[in-house]
This record gives sequence, C-alpha cells and structure tokens, in this order.
Amino acid sequence: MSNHDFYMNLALTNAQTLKGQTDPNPLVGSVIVNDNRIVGIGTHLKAGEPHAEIHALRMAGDMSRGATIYVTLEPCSHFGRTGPCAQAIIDAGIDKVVIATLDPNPIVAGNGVQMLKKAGIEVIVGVREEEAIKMNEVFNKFIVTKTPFVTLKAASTLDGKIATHALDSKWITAEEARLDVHLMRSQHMAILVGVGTVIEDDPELTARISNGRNPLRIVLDSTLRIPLDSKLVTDGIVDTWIFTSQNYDADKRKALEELGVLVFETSHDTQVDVVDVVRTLGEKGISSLFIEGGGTINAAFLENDLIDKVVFYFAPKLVGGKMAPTFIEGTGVEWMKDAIELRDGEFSKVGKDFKFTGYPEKR
Ligand code: AOF
Ligand code: ZN
Repeated sequence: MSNHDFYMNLALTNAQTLKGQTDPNPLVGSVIVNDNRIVGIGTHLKAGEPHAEIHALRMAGDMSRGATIYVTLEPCSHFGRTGPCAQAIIDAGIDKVVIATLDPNPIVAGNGVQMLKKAGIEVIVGVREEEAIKMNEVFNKFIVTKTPFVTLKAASTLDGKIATHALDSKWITAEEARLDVHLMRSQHMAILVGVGTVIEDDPELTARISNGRNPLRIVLDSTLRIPLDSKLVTDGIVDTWIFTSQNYDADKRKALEELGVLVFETSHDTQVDVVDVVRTLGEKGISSLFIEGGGTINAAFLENDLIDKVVFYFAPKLVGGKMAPTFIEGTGVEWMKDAIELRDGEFSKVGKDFKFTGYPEKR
C-alpha cells in the first residue's frame, strides 16, 4: 500500500465509523502528515459543526506548515454554517492536499480545488475514490436531488417467504441479522412501515443496539386505521409521522394530532401516494429512508422507481406454500425482460443468514 493509500485509508475508516451521525451532511475524514509523522486527525462529527479538516488543522497547530493534508472529500469553498476549509488550509501553510473525491455539492463542485491551486498548493484528486464515493452514497444523492436515498430492507426464507401460509413470521432470521437491522436503522434518518405492520406487531421501530440513534418513524396509512394506543403513537421515544390518502377519517386525524403525531395528506384518492411521500420527506430535510414494509409497500416503491438500494436477508430455510406471502407483491412484471436488474450485488454471511445488497437499475 502506498503512503497516500495508507493515510487516506485511515481518514476513510474514521469517517465511516460515524455513519448516520452526520446526516444530512457528509461523512468526512482528514489526516495531516508532516515529515512522515501524523500530526493531526479530524473527523466531521455532526451537521453544522466544524468540518473534518478544521479539527485536523487545530490538532496539528504549527505542524501544519509544510505538511500534507489527506481529506476524503474536496475541501469546501463556501461560507456556510462554517467557513471555507480551502481557505483555512491555505492560511495554515499546507504544502500538498490529497483528496479522495470531488464534492458533488453544486456550491463546491471543483471550486475548492480551484482555490487551493490558485494559492499554489499541489492538489491530488482520486486516491481511494471508489470507497469515498460509496461511503457518501446518501449525501451524494441528497445534495443534488433534495430527495432521500431510499433503502429497501426485507428478511425472508430462501424461497422468498416473509411468513408461513398461517402468517407466522417469528422469527425468519437469527439474532445476528436482526442486530444488523438495528444497526442499519440507527444509520438512517427515517424508517417506514405500513399500517398493517403496526396493527399486527405494535412495533417500536427503534434501534436497540448500544449507542443506537432512533430514526424518525413513518407509517403509510390510507384511512388512518392506526390504533391510538399503539407504541408509535404513545411512547414518545421519537416522532411519528403518518402519510395518508384523500380518504382519511377526519376525526381520527384530529385525535392523532392531539397526541403529537404529524399527519400528511398525499394526492391519491384511496391509496398513499409513495411519490408524494418521498418528495415530502426530501422537503423536510430527510436524507435517508429505510423501508421495512411488507410486500405491498415494497412493490409500490419498486414500481415507482423509488428504491436506490436493497438489503435482503435470506435465512437458509424453506417454508413453501402458494399462499405464504413474499416480500414483493403487487402485480409484478409480465415479461422476464422487464425484471428489475440489481447491479453491484454482494453477498455476505451474517450469523447463519445471508445478506444481499444491490442497487436497482433505474428504468
Ligand atoms: C461537512 N463536513 O467535513 C465537510 C463538508 O453546512 P455547512 O456549512 O457545514 O456546509 C456543508 C457542506 O460542506 C457539505 O454539503 C459539503 O458540501 C461541504 N463539506 N461538510 O458537513 C465536512 N468537508
Ligand atoms: Zn469545509
């Protein structure tokens, strides 16, 4: 491994550890090296707080002069909630800047590099670029489109069943996979389910792992059937938002709002319009959405091309049965040529179960 790769790797590893904590801002790590010695390390901790480079520069102090700074994302050039990092790097007397990838944020997008070069600083872009882009897949989409990066999660038997024909579903996957799901919940700003799940399971939808951050909870409920005594309505652990259709029960809406639940109407007469849901969440600043719906919700999001990533857990079990539900219902495609292709698929093992991640080709 070259020196550049080594230091960038450290910056990437530190940044990656904070996944979910910096939303909607990016994960960014930085390392400053002077005369083959690490003199500063900085990681962006929270949106609105100092950027990674600033933490590293503060740690390095005078040792920044003549040093090389490694940053996983192009230093910023704008006056936002914090100052332009490119200027701070220039002022600190840094000699060389090694960047993993350019900032897709339209207000930066190459301007940071320009500022540095204009000041006579040597700039290298593209070290560990692929990892850096992947690490910020949520930010990269949200900063350009202002709509959330949507991940669809499902857990099924190897024959695709999410319950038996008698609707027994506890449990499909083992403990390790379920913990992995809690970790993923804590890495997203919002989690979404259908009202059927709320009625059947009365879930909390929290991240029950140590240091877990709880996502905002979202329920799709076309007529407002959600029970007023369900945990999502009463527990107060974290906010719950409900999206409904034009066919909702007005008295129920009032009762829910009195209990502190926000209710959003969508444009469809009888169903929740999922396109409206995603757009509204983007407008509210939600950059990442984790869908743990059943087959109908999953199909609605897939059919509308709203899924950016899938995470499927497969338990090595077979349930069988024509009537046993699967994790994508709806009508489905007619021709095999119209099947949704998943690119960059990867399988790993989580405990006894298998985890597949992939990215649906947009149509
Ligand atoms: C971060 N952390 O370490 C870097 C960022 O709202 P502001 O002023 O903090 O600016 C956010 C933008 O700054 C962000 O969208 C990205 O383009 C750039 N870089 N942001 O939060 C960091 N390096
Ligand atoms: Zn910055």
